[in-house]
Amino acid sequence: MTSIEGASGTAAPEQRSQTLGEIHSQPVAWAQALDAAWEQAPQITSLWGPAPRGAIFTGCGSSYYLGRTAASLFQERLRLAGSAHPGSDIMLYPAMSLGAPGPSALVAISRSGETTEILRAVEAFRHDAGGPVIAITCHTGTKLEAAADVSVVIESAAEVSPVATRSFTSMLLVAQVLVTALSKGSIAGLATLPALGERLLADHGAVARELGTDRRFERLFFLGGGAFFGLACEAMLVVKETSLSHSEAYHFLEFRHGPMTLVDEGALVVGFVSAAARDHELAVLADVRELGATVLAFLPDDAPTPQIDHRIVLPGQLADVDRGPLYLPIVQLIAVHRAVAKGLDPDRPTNLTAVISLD
Ligand code: F1P
Repeated sequence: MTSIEGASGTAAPEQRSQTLGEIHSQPVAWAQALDAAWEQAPQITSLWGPAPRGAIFTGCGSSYYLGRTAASLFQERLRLAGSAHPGSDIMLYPAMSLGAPGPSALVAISRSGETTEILRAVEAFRHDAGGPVIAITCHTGTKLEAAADVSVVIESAAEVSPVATRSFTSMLLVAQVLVTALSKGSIAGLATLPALGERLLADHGAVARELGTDRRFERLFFLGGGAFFGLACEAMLVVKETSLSHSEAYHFLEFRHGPMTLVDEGALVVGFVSAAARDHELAVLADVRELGATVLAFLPDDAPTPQIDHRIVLPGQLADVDRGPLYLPIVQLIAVHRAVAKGLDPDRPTNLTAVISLD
């Protein structure tokens, strides 16, 4: 078995995974992202203005899924219109994407800051809607930074690997700080995430290896409701990109409305269980287990649950709106283990480049 635990130097250098190191560095990146975002929060809230203003989040790939989660959190906390659109939709269908009445701000999320669709989306927003443009990105000196009114740049979260891991969770944290600042809330809960992330990675590496190397799984399904759907989509994408796997993401209860037909002994179903809807969501996991699936549940607390193959109780007593980044690191590890077990190099994903340019 090829070892990928190269951190200790036990594995030969060529086997050491850059992506694995980036996954394990997330707690440090989170602390730096929190500091950077909180420092810039007053500038952003001032730009946003005192009057009610909706938020339009946009990104591509992982960054779009991040925007979906951020839009749900924005609506829940601000009780204002929050929406998320892929950069290509705003670029190609501006009236459909930007048509909501009332003032809005655009939050453009892009790890590279150079994705053409995002740059065109900013131009369309400026032309069709008008309003402040805030960028969340991992590189400075980019076209997006030049196009935005304010940019939160978290360079320490950038990856060398093409697959987004620490950049996703760190930019999500920046979006969470933005929503918290706009709602005049406290980041005390978010501030505990770096330590909780360290505990999570220390405690659950074994189950990630076990599930990642289990060759029974031909299909992987990720379920999340509300703000957790964007996280489920990102889990789907990171597994697909890293390990060339058939993976799908659904809203939790939507899974019964058709997609569950594909569940059998070859399925791994991963549930991002929330505190708000845990009983309904656990019932779905019980149903799919009846169909033969192996179930991994990320749980908000250690209250009793129906029979589940693998329970990961997320550390801390965070509110649903704050807990988001904790759902992804173990899935990222599963993806890397699965890639190596399939003889793939997680640092060199197939048919994937770090930046998509249309020019
Ligand atoms: C990021 C992105 C990734 C995807 C792939 C292509 O674009 O779409 O989400 O996994 O690496 O690039 P951006 O965030 O840099 O705009």
